[in-house]
Amino acid sequence: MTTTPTTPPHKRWWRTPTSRLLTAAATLTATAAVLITAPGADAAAGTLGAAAAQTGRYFGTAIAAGKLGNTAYTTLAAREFNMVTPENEMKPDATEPNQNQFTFSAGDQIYNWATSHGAQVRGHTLAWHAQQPGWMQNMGGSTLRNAMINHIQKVMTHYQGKLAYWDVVNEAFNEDGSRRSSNLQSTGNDWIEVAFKTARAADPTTKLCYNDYNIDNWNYAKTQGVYTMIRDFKSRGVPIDCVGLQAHFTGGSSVPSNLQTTISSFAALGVDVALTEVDVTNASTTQYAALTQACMNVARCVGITVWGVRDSDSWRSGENPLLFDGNGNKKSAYNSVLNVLNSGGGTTTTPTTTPTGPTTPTTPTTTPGSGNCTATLSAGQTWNDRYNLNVSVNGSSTWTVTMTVPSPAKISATWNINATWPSSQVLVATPNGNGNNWGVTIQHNGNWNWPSVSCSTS
Ligand code: 9MR
Repeated sequence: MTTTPTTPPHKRWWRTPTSRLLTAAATLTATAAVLITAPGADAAAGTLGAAAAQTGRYFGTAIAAGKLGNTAYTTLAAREFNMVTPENEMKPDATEPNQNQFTFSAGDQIYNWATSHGAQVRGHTLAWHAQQPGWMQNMGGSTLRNAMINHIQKVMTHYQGKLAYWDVVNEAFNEDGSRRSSNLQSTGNDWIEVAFKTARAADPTTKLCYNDYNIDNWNYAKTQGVYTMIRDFKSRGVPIDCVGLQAHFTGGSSVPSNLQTTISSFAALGVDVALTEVDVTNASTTQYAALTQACMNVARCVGITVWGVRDSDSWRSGENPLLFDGNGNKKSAYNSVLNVLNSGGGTTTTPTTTPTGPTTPTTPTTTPGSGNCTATLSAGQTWNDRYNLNVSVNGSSTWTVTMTVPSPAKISATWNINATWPSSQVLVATPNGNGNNWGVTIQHNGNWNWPSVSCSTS
């Protein structure tokens, strides 16, 4: 499970810390010939995880604790994947088999295995109508509500600071976009937001996700139901950081042609998007390539997880839906996914030449506002086609920050704000009730100058 991407020299250059970039700027002219290497000439990464890491993404798999003694399984998984989801071991029936008696041995086994091989872990899942322990299944009302809160608090506290993402709530919608009836739903329609608020308080370091299946097609009622809920959460400041599209293209479903629209629409709400449980009937190479490309084309699509390592590990093994056959051999779908990951950043974002403008963003700005607030920018993660900026506002909790990016750069994603867009280059940000630290992803399109910001109080 390598964490050292075999990134070609000019891509590594973009990921160099700012201090070293300043030095490197002096020698830019001398190195320009190297920097203008055509994208197609890149050395390709040889594993899924390394290939995804070239664009700041991850490639993950579901792992079963019961298979960690199988060397063929662990060797393959360690080599190819840099994100791990416990397939069953962090679900409520596994972690709280008796009320208020918690068992983390199997979850910890996976966590320890993953992190000792350089992979991060996605927690799955805290509140779900299925795989509840027996004692919970017959509960209702405030007893169940309190049990859910206690479960989230205890499990998240155990893993505090350790997990990259948590699927806080799983599969809470019907196909028609309404809420699924369940014992959890019967405790009141606000059970989902209570789960997210409880989760944020229990571990503010992990990203909190809503996860579901059949929300890949933008025109589907269930997709719209989930989208509407997340939009509502963001507008009211209910803490949510990500949405997981399970992306099971098995059992009769297939990759919709509008998958990228779905991903970019969720991302535009200010949440990370991930494909979290991917499998495809008979591992169609075109469908695997299409779903990978759809993710690569959206800056805020942070990664892809397949639901198992080999076909024989799949919950639908009869459909041979994964990237390795039962003997651990790469299937042709593996190569089609790897090629798309190696192709860079998608048609809409890959620069054809290396930018010749400033090699570092301009000096961080602290802008005194018209009231008593300041907005301070600091560098976040950088990719070859885009970079993140963190924004910290001080002085007031009722601020309005106006950010203007220099053309042709564009803001492609925001997080932790309510946003309006007077024009494609101008963002007006106000608090979403979740603090004063937020951020943006900027597609530089050749212009690396940082945006200007101004802050005012209302
Ligand atoms: O792959 C999991 C399988 O081993 C379990 O028996 C099953 C029980 O519900 O859950 C499977 O994983 C599911 C995941 O947790 C949520 N989305 C659907 C997955 C496939 O059923």
